[in-house]
Amino acid sequence: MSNEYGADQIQILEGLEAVRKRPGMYIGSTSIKGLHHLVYEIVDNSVDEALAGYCKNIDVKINQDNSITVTDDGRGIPVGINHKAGLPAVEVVFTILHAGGKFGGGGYKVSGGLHGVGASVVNALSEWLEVEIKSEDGKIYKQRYERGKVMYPLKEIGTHEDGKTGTKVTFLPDKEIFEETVFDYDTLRQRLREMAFLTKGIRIVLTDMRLEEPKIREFHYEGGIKEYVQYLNRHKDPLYENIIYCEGIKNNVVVEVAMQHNDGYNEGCYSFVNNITTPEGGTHLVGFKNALTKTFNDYARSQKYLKDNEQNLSGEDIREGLTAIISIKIEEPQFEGQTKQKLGNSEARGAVESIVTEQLTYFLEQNPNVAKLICEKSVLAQRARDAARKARDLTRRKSALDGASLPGKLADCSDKNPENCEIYIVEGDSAGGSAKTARSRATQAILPLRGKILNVEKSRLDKILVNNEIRAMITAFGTGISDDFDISKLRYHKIIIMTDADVDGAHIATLLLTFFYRFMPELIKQGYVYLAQPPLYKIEKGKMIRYAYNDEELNKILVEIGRDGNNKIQRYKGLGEMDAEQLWETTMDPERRVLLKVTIDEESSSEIDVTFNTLMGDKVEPRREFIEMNAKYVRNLDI
Ligand code: TSJ
Repeated sequence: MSNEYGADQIQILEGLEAVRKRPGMYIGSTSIKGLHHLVYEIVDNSVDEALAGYCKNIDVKINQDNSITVTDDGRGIPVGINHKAGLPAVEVVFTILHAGGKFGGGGYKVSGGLHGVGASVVNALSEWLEVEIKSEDGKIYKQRYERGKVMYPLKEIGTHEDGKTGTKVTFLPDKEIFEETVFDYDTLRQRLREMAFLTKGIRIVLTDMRLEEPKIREFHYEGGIKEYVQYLNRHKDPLYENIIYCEGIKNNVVVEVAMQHNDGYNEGCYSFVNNITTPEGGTHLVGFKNALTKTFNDYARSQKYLKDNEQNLSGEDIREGLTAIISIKIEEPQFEGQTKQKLGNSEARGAVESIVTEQLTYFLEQNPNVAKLICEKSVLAQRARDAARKARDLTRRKSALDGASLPGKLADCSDKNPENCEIYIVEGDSAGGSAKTARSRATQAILPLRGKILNVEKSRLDKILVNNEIRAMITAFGTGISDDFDISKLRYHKIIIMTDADVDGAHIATLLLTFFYRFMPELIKQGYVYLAQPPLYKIEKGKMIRYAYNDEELNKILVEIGRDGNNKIQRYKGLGEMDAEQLWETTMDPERRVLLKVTIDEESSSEIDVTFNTLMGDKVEPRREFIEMNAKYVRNLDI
């Protein structure tokens, strides 16, 4: 018996040792992203307890030492002996790989957890972890682990009040494993809010104890994903008051859908499987789209919003301005595609399609005024789409005739290998002029844009396609847009936005990024888009000239060269104040410049949508938010 126990112990250690040897296999990466997944992994367990109907409150604390404490008011992880392992169930949970959720009987693990791993992985990757359980037997139990190793057998440390059961876990991520061990409050806030939206009724409280005055946020949405849709539309003007809501269970798939149109033109459909976002969609999203298209076409025909001789509305027409959350729970999700992020289960398609068709049909019958608004908007979208197609065909024919002529304002580079080539999109003709003089002609092309560019958040496609600045970019890039987009035709592998280092410049950069994000998202996803960083200050002392890109750098330089009356400091108000030589030295010379690479965090795409909307919407007040938020999807990269 004791021998067997010893053998088990060895196996356990080998299991957790494997996690420490190859952490990426279990948590995706050891970057800051992997670090935050540790928290989600633990919180998922409390969410499961809530889904089982036993837990309502989840408390997450970032402690001063960057350890994390998660506390819930569920039943408490079972402490009884698990007979297969001969250990208390809680010890099994923390020390045996893949044990999560399957012990103690009752209920299956619905919330996914990254790669389906659990508490034992978090334990293996923590310098130390402590669990405290207020058990249903009235006692409090505790155990501590260091790098996955048990420090002492589960022990009783006291008793608690009747009925106040729960689980508390505190862990410190291992600095030997993670590249970064400082938690980002906003990242946790965003994901925990999402979890709260997806699990109606649950209350999650996040506290940052690292600050002198702790920051506390509470997420609690009785309306669940209905409130999520309201939240996503919060800076937009809804087309109608209702949130359309469908729910049901079919083929063992739990389906929940909420949606509302706004008066804009963009589609924002976000799908989730077991509370995890599926940016690439899959069968559940297909089922939703099929149901929406079919139901609205049937209704529009029956009510004569579509005449017999008119074409069906396309799915895109109906989804113009639609914000929707599709959330399903399924026992064994199968993920497909290159990144294994696309749901493959065919029963999910049927379940979503039939539940949405049935309940949406009923909703339209009950709410003819809302139905009318949506049908009319869709018909307008259909007409605009026809007009846009004609405009595009015209552009295509024209370019076929005159040999795909490049825009007149473009100063192209001579090298024809896209890998070597860059295009600078420059604000204003005068800065464009300097850039043309400064550039390295072989590899750097310059496209000056005049004034503010069209806000694509506020226009339909037909209007966008006739805008001169937009057309110039499309032809210069060579890729086409939307359905025609072909990345292999891209003429430059660096698209560099160069605007003044002020608020107006940031605004223009955001307008450009919005256009790319909406119509050529692959450009950003594949890392072709950059922001140039012009300096803010020029510092002269005698013959020496230095440049500073922010206030911190300015101070550093001044300390270095000594603050005295001989220093001449110039603050650049715009690119136009630099001559060609200075522009080259500071902003364009590949040997010396700093570029910011623009990236999208796929996992928070619903938030990015709001970012753009906040930036671009015509409501003035939220606009201040944008410059700070903007920095979130722009990550620093030295080239
Ligand atoms: F991840 C974890 F294990 F570390 C963890 C689990 C962390 C935290 C903060 C909470 C939990 C957790 C687990 N909260 N609640 C539960 N519930 C159970 O484990 C449980 C309790 C009773 C029964 C039963 O059938 O009686 C079954 C389960 C799964």
